[in-house]
Amino acid sequence: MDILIYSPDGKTAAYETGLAEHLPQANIRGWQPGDTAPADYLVLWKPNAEVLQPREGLKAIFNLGAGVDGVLGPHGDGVQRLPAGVPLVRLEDAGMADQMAQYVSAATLRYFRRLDEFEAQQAQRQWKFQKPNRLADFPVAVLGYGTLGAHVARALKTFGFAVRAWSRSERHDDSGIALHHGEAGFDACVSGARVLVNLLPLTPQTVDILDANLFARLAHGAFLINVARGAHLVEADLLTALDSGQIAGATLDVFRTEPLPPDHPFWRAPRVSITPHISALTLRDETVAQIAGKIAALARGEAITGIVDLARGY
Ligand code: NDP
Ligand code: OXD
Repeated sequence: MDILIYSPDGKTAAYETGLAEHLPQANIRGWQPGDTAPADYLVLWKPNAEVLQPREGLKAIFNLGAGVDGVLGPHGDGVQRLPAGVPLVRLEDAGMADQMAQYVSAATLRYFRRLDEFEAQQAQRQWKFQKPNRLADFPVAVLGYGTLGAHVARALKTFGFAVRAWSRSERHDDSGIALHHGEAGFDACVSGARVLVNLLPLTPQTVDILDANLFARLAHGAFLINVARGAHLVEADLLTALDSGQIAGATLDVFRTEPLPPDHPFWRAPRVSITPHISALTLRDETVAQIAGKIAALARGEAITGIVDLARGY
């Protein structure tokens, strides 16, 4: 079997080695410009049009991430670039869910325990008591209750937060999380929330969802944690909401333009915390093991999970 690996920076060697350990019988190559040769499987991240040209024998395309917006584009039109009838498969967890739970829990607890305020006091050498927040006043809303969102919501629940979550389709479980779905359930999920966590995929339905209209429904002085995609956020609306105090602070891991340009106003916004898209890294060993396992299953004629529904866009 032939496996072709593509990365925009051309650094594919570690994935070639990793996959070869799991699939010693496979011919594995990194993509070079002009490579239109047949391949059974494509493994890629943010592909160019050339690598997606129809290839003889192609059976599946594996995305080196959970979000497939780098393939489909924020408006879903990239679907036309995909070879017809070839499944697109995304990463499922692969070590990202624990990382995401750590990151979001740390940010939420920082706000709940007022650690950001104590940091500011320390800078002024101030020894000053701050009234503790009460869990009852700190409902947390998680947008997206999939692989990552559900894991994050459950982690937050263990600290005693009243957690609500929102999905597209109806969900039931015994987690004690208040589950809402669809347009009709949106308001109940976000109304009065003190912390808003975004873990939605970027699709035509979710682009720009973090806007003034949504911020106005949260509690006054709410906190935003965006760990999904930069294009979910209307940046000007966040800056306005920070100015008015409607949003008291934001933790942002993803941005419309990455790396965030040096002159971007977020760098200077006092209550914005920035990380460089590291909330859940793609872990090579876990990723390679998952993709190799799915390739082996397909080769045996078995069904696999994680196939993207191209009509839904995730
Ligand atoms: P999943 O596909 O497992 O979950 C997506 C969730 O969003 C599902 O609950 C889904 O609903 C819900 N959803 C999708 N569209 C809508 C909609 N229109 N209205 C309401 N709910 C909707 O994805 P993952 O949890 O694996 O990943 C989520 C995103 O996290 C990725 O797409 C990626 O953008 C981002 N990410 C960011 C990383 C980082 O480092 N910053 C790392 C990894 C991922 P339903 O349950 O009904 O299908
Ligand atoms: C992903 C990411 O989608 O790393 O996996 O952002």
